[in-house]
Amino acid sequence: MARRLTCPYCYETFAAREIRFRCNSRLSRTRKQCQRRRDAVLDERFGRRPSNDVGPDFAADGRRSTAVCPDCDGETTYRICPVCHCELPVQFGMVDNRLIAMVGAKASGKTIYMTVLLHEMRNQVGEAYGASMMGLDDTTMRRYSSEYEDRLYRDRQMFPGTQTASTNANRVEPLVFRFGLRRRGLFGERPQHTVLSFFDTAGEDFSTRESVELNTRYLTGADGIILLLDPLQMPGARERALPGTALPGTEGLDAPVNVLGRVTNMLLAARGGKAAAKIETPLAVVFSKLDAFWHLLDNGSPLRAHAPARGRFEVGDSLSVHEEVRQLLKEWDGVPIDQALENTYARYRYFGVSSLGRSPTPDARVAPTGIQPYRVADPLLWLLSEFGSVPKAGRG
Ligand SMILES: Nc1nc2c(ncn2[C@@H]2O[C@H](COP(=O)(O)OP(=O)(O)OP(=O)(O)O)[C@@H](O)[C@H]2O)c(=O)[nH]1
Ligand SMILES: [Mg+2]
Ligand SMILES: [Zn+2]
Ligand SMILES: [Zn+2]
Repeated sequence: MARRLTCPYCYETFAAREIRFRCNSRLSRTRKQCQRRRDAVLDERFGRRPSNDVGPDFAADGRRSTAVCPDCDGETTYRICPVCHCELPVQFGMVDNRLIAMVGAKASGKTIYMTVLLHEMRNQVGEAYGASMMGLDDTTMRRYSSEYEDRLYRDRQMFPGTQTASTNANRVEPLVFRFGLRRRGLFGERPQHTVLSFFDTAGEDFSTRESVELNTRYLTGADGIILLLDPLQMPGARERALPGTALPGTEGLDAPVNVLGRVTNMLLAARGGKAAAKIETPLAVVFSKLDAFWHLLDNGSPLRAHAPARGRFEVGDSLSVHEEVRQLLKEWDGVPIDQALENTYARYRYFGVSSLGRSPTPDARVAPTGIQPYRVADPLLWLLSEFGSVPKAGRG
């Protein structure tokens, strides 16, 4: 059977030949031109918006990079997803395409984490690794800067709760980026690209039955999962948080161990019979808001230091963070989390991050000292190193 591809926008799978094309609606060689028109599939999935006025779509051999429009004889290079009609990245199906799902309970810090992570990847981390991170499409570029980056970095404000995909008529729009790395190989430098798709779920999406199906598709379609767990939502940790830390309310919150259980159930249910084997999808288990716990850690704790920025994923450093978090989990009554992971996941790794570096102010703004992220890129770099997209240093 041909390898199935997964759309970075809707996470539905299809074979390469099923990819459709969209006419570019320019004047063709035969002086004909297709008019732009509303695409009903885009309307339905993303709501009415001006960018849904596009050239007509048609079927052709999706394994090729171009096709000729049957209406105007114009040649087009726009390939679209047969399910959601989003334009697919250039060379989709030919280059590495990695989908990363991010999940976590309500108020665990997902939106802030994603915003800071992408900012870091585009700036400091990008520089250290000789890497670039570009929005793959106009919508991603626009949404990332106007809805996320500007709000946090320019206006210095926190986010309101993210809308759930299910109340939002199942309109989920992941942010899709192209991660590029210059790698020195035998034949000189060659660029290597990985498409990364981030899906910021709302916490509630994991606490009701209805939204489980949609999320199951996202999780099972993902090549790697970032599970964000909030220690402030663990009773054993919450009471030790640095005084003055902004605490999440306790109403309707779901303990991290339950969130992990739900994610695990979705992954297990989706694969039917093979329930005995461990889950192979690499899982980064990320504890957020660690700035609230630094005062309890030794000065030499790896969680208080920045990751070494040497342009390689340092395996030894990552393993010492992993062990340190495991120790903390014991103090936080988190042993059931550790056991659940050990019993069900073939590849998981603990991380501890602080996106802001400090609790926000009581009026929900960035602290006057600014945003000082700690170790936010480690989980993504680990996943990329597991995929072979960034080099590793050392063994573990
Ligand atoms: N101390 C500290 N607090 C943080 C940090 N990151 C997030 N928070 C707090 O957590 C709150 C929620 O963060 P969000 O990123 O909006 O959380 P979310 O997981 O997207 O929430 P939903 O969209 O409702 O599911 C913020 O308003 C902050 O008060 C951090 O690095 N340190
Ligand atoms: Mg959110
Ligand atoms: Zn045409
Ligand atoms: Zn799609």
